[in-house]
Formats: sequence, structure tokens, C-alpha cells
Amino acid sequence: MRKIKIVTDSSSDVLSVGYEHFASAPLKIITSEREFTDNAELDVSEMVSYLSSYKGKSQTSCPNTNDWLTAFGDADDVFCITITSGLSGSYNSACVAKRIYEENPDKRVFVIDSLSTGPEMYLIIEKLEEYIASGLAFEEICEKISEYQKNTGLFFVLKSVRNLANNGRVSSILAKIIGIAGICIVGKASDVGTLETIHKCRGEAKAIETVFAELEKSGLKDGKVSIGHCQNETAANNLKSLIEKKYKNARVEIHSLRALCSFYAERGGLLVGFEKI
Ligand code: X90
Repeated sequence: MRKIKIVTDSSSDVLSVGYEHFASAPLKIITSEREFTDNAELDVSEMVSYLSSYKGKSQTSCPNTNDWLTAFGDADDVFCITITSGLSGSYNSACVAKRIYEENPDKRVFVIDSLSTGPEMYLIIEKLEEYIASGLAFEEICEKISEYQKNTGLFFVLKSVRNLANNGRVSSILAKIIGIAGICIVGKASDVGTLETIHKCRGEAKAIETVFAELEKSGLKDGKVSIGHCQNETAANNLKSLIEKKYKNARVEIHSLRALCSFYAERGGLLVGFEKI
């Protein structure tokens, strides 16, 4: 029997799955005083509190090739899913790790660029588990998961884009607009895996209604929805209720974001992954 493993970076917020062969390669959040490794041991809410009063420089770093090789471990077949290559070097270092790993001709690695992060990666990981459990061949899983990925998407609601702007992931002009109290942005992961701002909303309630309308426009039906939040379970539950009221068979799951997504989504932020079918 070949050992099949699912490997992700910590931007997926997934620390463990039902399937036994799984590993997460942590990203890091670095300030001039402290360094946070995004793994199961980290107290994310303590980090978020610390960052909310920290005024200095901060940045993040993705897993390097060695980190990925460690995560692949001794598996024969690896399905490796990364944060979008549009915003991070994680996908690139995973591809280098794949080339090294496959110098052994018995090993196979399929690297998936999520073109997204967090909850959309969560849905892709769940689907991989399903395909592996049903005993599909490696090539079939590669094909099917690529198809599945075309039918998932990610929206977000953010109250601050300070950390995104400071790290060059969105424009500083946008950061200033959002800095105005009470303004939330609603946006989505673009087709090339970058942030696309769609609306600037006054107040969280309006932002939740808006993201629901956008989800519907993009094909939300009775499929799966995954909501990740940074210390904002109330907003996550409000969105869940809106969805379930109209789509009785939708399966909506809520979880707390881990460190990397919390750092960029910031306190109050929501990320929403969904199936378009
Ligand atoms: O390599 C690194 O250091 C990681 C850089 C990650 C940068 C962006 C993370 C965004 C997290 C913010 C809203 C959702 C955006 C989705 C766009 C594809 C969450």
C-alpha cells in the first residue's frame, strides 16, 4: 500500500483532519520583539491582543523548501496545498520541494496553488480526504481536485487592512479609507489569487448583508460554506443564519482563524469559503 499524505501550510487554519496522514507547515509572524510560529501550540488570541497594541514593524514568512520536505515526511504520494502564489512564496518553495522529493522515482507530489487561503483551502482539504477515502487513483484525484477548485471561491469582510498594506499586499490608499472608523471592505480572492475589493460598507451589519448578496451572485446554493473569523463569532453566526434561512440544505461550518490569517484579516475579520454548485 502506498502511503498517501495531505500536506498544507498553516494559512489553511487546519491543524488536523480525520485522515491519519496529514501535516501542516507553519508560516511565521515576526515583529521586532517577538516571533510567532503558526502551529497548534500557539495561543492565537494572545498574539492578536499583543499585535493590537504593538506599533512597530511586523512581517510574515512562508515555509521554505526544507520545511515542506519535513512535512512530506516519508509519504509515497503527497497532495500539497498552499496559500495563493499571488501573495506568498509558499507555492514556489513547495514546487522546489516537489522537484527534490521526486528525485526518488517512487515518490509523487501534486502541488495545488489554492489562489486563495483559509476557508477555501479548508474545503479543498475536506474534498481531498473524501477522494482518498473512496480509493481513487493518484492521477484521478489530481484531475478531480483541480475541477473541484474551479467551483469554490472566497469572500472576505475586513475592518482593517493595516497589516496587508504595511506588507505591500494592498495599496496604502485603500488602507487609509478603511482606517476611517466603521468602514468595512467586502472583497474576494480574484482569479489570479489577489485581493479584489468590491464594496466599502458602513457598519458590520451592512457588510454581512453585502457579502451574502455577493455569495449568491457567485452561485452559492445548498453546498458547503466554511467561515473563518478573527475574534468575531457573532458576525460569523449572523452570516450563517442568513445563509441557512434561504438555503435549508447548506452546510455551514464556523471556526477561528489561526495566526497567519488572523494577522492579515485582523480583529473582526471574516473569511468565507464556499461551493458554487
Ligand atoms: O508568504 C507570506 O509571508 C504570507 C503572505 C500572505 C499574504 C496575504 C494573506 C491574506 C490573508 C486576508 C484576506 C483574504 C485575501 C484572499 C486573497 C486571495 C487573509
